[in-house]
Amino acid sequence: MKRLALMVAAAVIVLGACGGGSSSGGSGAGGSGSGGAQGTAPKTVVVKGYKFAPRTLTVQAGGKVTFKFDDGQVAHNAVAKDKSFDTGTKTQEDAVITLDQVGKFPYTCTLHPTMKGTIVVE
Ligand SMILES: [Cu+2]
Repeated sequence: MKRLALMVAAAVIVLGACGGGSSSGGSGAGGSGSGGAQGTAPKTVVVKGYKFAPRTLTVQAGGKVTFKFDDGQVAHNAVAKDKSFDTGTKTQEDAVITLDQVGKFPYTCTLHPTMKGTIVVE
């Protein structure tokens, strides 16, 4: 009886020492906070190779979209079907538009009507 109690006590001490020993080391692997922050991220449509990329872009209402006209010497524009935005015709230039109205806005390059894209404002 007395002996058993001693053994239990010893076991508790050993366990306790063991647990207390690992108090350091909680660092690393914490918060790499990337991937969030949508809506504030810059939104860009690249105009290249007679294409808008990405073809469909979603932005928050009030957000800006930059059209990067980067198709060599070929001039393009981006004009909403409902005329809510119009970048004007550009070559090797950026155009920034602001989208305040929620909705779906298909647009095209009026110089090359096969070029089509859509901006979704939510
Ligand atoms: Cu074009």
